[in-house]
Amino acid sequence: MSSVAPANPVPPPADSPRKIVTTAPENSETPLDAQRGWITPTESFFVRNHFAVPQIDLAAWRLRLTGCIDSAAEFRWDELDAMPQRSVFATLECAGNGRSYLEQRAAGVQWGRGAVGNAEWSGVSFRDLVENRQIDERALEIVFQGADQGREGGVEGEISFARSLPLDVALHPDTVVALRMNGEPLTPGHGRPARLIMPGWYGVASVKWLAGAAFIDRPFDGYFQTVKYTVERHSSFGKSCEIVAAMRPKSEIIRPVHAETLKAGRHYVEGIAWAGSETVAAVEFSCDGGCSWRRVELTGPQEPYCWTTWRACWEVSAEGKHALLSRAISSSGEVQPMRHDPLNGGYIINFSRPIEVTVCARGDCWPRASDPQCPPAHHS
Ligand SMILES: Nc1nc2c(c(=O)[nH]1)N[C@H]1C(S)=C(S)[C@@H](COP(=O)(O)O)O[C@H]1N2
Ligand SMILES: [Mo]
Repeated sequence: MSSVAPANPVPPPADSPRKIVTTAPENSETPLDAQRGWITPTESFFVRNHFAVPQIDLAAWRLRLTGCIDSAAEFRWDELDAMPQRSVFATLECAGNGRSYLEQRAAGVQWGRGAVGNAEWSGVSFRDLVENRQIDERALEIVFQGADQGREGGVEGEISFARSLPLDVALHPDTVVALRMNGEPLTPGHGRPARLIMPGWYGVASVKWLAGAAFIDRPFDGYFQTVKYTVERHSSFGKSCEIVAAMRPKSEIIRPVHAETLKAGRHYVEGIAWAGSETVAAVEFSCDGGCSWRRVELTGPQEPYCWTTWRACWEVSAEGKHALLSRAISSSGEVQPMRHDPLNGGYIINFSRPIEVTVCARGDCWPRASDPQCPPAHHS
């Protein structure tokens, strides 16, 4: 008998706190306006599925290593669980997060801003699984394959979800075969019984329902890194195609929310910001549509791979509509852009997007519930 309930192929429960975008398969967002603190609770954490959640019998499940290594190997869940556990905190963001805000509509799931979350992932460093094995010197990449499969437009028959990583990236100690999320065994939707976590990269690299890792001697040309999840790049050598990989710096204002009405006065503006495998060096806030910026207070842990939380005190007296913006700056100095790069198509959507709030000064406007007045800001 399996010690884990069978995976549920049906859509999310009606009482899920996630914001449902599609139901079959489930694609749902983290409710960011409800995000408190640094960690996203598992039940609120966005889900991005290409196919139905596979039903996996834990007793029969194996993680198989194949290809350019001296001998094929397989691991049961309890074997992985008995190995030294490594925990990484990492923000996962879907490369298509924010797609619905693009001026030029792009195909794919029409995400709002909530295809992002921050969690603790624990399991086994992938490289511990290959320790003491000979990797053939021809090995170039490792293909991580999920147990899910289905149809994708333009392809005949069913395909599996699979993504590759360069050898050195896959063998970094922080590349983890996660068995747990926020301290609990993975839920079916997040990849039970085991998933890869590739911290610092867009979520697509973190293959769920991990079934195999194949060492190959040539670049992998799977659907999810040739047809999908690629961006165009131009250089003096011409046009090329790049696989979506490292997350770019980005921030979001999570409170107040777009279209909210506030009373004139001082308000906390709160948000999140992340920068791939780098830490966030600073976040800036603008209340005049991006003409002037000031640094905000970072209120969360500042860890590589993870978002931090931030807040600014905004003092406003002028009635009417105000456009609020934030931008993240990574530790290497990369600044979140103001415009979407059209070469990115429907991916890597990290431009600063204004949220608009209405300020009223009269007594008849509706104040935000439990809104503490913040202390006056120090203007520079
Ligand atoms: N096997 C498998 N792994 C997958 C996917 C999938 O559809 N199948 N989706 C990927 C994408 S695009 C993202 S953004 C993340 C989302 O992880 P989550 O659903 O746990 O938030 O899983 C990735 N891993
Ligand atoms: Mo994604």
